[in-house]
Amino acid sequence: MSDYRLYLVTDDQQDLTNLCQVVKQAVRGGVTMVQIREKHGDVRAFIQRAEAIKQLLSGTGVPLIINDRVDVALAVDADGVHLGQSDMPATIARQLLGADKLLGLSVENEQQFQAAHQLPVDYLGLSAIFATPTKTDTVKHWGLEGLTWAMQHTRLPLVAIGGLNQGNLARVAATGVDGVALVSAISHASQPEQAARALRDLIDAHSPHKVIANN
Ligand code: TZP
Ligand code: MG
Repeated sequence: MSDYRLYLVTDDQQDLTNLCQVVKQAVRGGVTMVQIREKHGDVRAFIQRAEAIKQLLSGTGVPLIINDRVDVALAVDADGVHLGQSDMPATIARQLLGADKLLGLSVENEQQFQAAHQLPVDYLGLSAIFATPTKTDTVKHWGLEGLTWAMQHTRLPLVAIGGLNQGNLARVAATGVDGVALVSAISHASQPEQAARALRDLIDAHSPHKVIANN
């Protein structure tokens, strides 16, 4: 069972030094999963950043997920891939990755949400919960109502993303969502470790799930 509770998605605007600082501190603060998201760099830079983060995460128990690119995940032997709707189809990604890697898929409307249940994915990313300056081409804002609806209509683990921060996390966690994925609330915090810890405390305090393991 993967622990999706506090899922850091990295900021591709940060240079390697900053990126490593943020990830190191975020792990100390209690993030349970890290996804490297690169939208502007070339594939060589992506691999370099992924290798650096993999080294940082080694021995922490925090899985490394690669955004979009199955080839990068295979190149660095990451723990999984997170796909968007225009990335490699999930069925092909699963064939290439094998059964043991984690595979996540973003769903941006109800039709994609329904269709995802026929696919070999391990979890769904519900995108976007709220409007966010981090990603401006979002299709829909599910809001708390949409999130609650999605929770009622899936057995797959669900990770909420988009505009989540200390101000709304208690209400998001109270829906029973399996995880919250965030970029700016951790990456742009002046103290990412403290920010991660505060977010993690909010989740653990407001989630209706029993906290089984505390790491
Ligand atoms: N997908 C949907 S919203 C988003 C992504 C990658 C960005 C989330 O960033 P933030 O800063 O946590 O709102
Ligand atoms: Mg993507």
